[in-house]
Amino acid sequence: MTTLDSHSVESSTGTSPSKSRWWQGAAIYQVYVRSFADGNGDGTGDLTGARKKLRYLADLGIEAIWFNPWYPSPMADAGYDIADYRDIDPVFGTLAQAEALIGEAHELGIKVIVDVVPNHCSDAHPWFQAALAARPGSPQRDLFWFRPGRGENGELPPNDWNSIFGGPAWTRITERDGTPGEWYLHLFAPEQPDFNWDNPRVREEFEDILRFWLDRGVDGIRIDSAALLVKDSSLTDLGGQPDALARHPFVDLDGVHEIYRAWRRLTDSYAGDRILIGEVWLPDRERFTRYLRPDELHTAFNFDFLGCPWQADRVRSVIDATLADHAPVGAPPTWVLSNHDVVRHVTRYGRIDTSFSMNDRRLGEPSDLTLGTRRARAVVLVTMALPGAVYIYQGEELGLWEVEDLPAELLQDPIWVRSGYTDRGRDGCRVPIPWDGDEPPFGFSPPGVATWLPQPHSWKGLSVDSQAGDPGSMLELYRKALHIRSRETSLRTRELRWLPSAEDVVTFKRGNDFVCVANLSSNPVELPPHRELIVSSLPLENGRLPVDASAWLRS
Ligand code: TEU
Repeated sequence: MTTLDSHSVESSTGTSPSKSRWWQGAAIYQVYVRSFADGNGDGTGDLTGARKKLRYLADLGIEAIWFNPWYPSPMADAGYDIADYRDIDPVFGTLAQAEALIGEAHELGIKVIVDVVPNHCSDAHPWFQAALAARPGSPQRDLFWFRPGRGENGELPPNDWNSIFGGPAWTRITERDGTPGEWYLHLFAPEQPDFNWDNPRVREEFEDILRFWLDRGVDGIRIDSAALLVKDSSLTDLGGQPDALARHPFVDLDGVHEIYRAWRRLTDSYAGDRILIGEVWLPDRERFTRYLRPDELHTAFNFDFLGCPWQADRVRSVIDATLADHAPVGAPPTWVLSNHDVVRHVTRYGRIDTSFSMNDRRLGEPSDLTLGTRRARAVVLVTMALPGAVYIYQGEELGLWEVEDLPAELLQDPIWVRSGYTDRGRDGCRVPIPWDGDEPPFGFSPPGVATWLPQPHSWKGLSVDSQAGDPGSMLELYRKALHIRSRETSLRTRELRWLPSAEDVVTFKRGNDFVCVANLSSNPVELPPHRELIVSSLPLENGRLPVDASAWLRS
């Protein structure tokens, strides 16, 4: 038995429901535009497609949409290599369409969040092109990290940093006179040169980019790779670091906070409730919550929860740690199970080891998708009953799994090439959504059109159309849970109280009478005393909660 005390967390900083702001408890749906809906029939998703599906999202019961980058880009990293931060890539549509989309979403009561990538741009960005054309030491080059190489003829990179996508973090350029020249830093692909945030022009430019989108009515900015912007300008080698966490030369440097304080002043100067959301992957939770101090970001993604295995003690402790860490800064926690960078959770939960780490996706590891789906149903009710905001990655409401057998020649993620063809990368969670029909492209594109990544035939039963109205479907479970969640005032507060339960059962109370119970044990269990069963992820078995199932109760 776990006792009440050992897992009791109550926050006195709780916001009363009446005072809560939209982002403190919102259900936010992530639209990966190229895979959401294809409006012009070319096999790639676009804004016209997304606009047609806004009604679907409103009916689902979400409160905001985060759009992955939609800007002009050579697409070396699916749009995270931006050539112009103030326009829309023609593959996706036009700026006028984006403006119309923002307006239409607002009419349906849906907030809009755009994705801004401040750590790096595309090598096609005019600033980088100008830097290539300019001389070493020029102001144009100072907007990036250009350095001479090491070795007798500068043939070695300036330091030993590696790219997050594999291979060195430096690429050597050819100078205008045709000679081998300086090297430039790219923490991701070579097509993604890192900005030099020590240069005030970079700071001014991004504040102007934020204004550009805030002026167009967006309600939030998702900040890509938010902890990486500032570099130690001595560009010291990593190799000699006694401890990878101590004074890292480009992860989580103190100077990054000043940038977000300036951004916060900027968003606060706008009418309405505009927010900053950080993509902050940091193992150190205290360092993580520094980004959420009252004068910095409003929220950040909680990746500890995403990586947590399907084990009761671990689930409880990650929830406890999350709530405890967020309480002093007053920021709402967020709960994320999947996104465009990670293996879909149906697949993760069907594996023997259900934990996840970004450093090793373990693609190809056997997964029992029936089991994974069952657990994915159970975790929905847990996630949506927690205090804070919840993110839903497109397709998780359909129970989509990771597509692990995409033909190698179609893989687009730069990780595939950069890893020397050992890591198939993230394409398997980016396959286009099945909307209707009996075969690919399942209404994503017109019949007969090849989608940018092929959908598996086995998704036939997972399309929106085939699940809609089926009370046993994942889609209807999401819809039901989202609608209950938005009405339930107990879920809008900050407190969570653990209730006594068997060791492998997770049970907590919200408000006066809302109870969530999840059975992670290997036997069906009795439900705690209750007046009403609000919803369960699976039908009860003789009144008991089945294995890998969860329920919401009125106590
Ligand atoms: O991701 C930042 C990041 O460091 C990881 O999520 C990264 O994708 C992973 O470690 C690779 O194994 C953001 C975006 O979410 C991601 O899609 C982009 O590729 C990346 O930034 C570069 O812009």
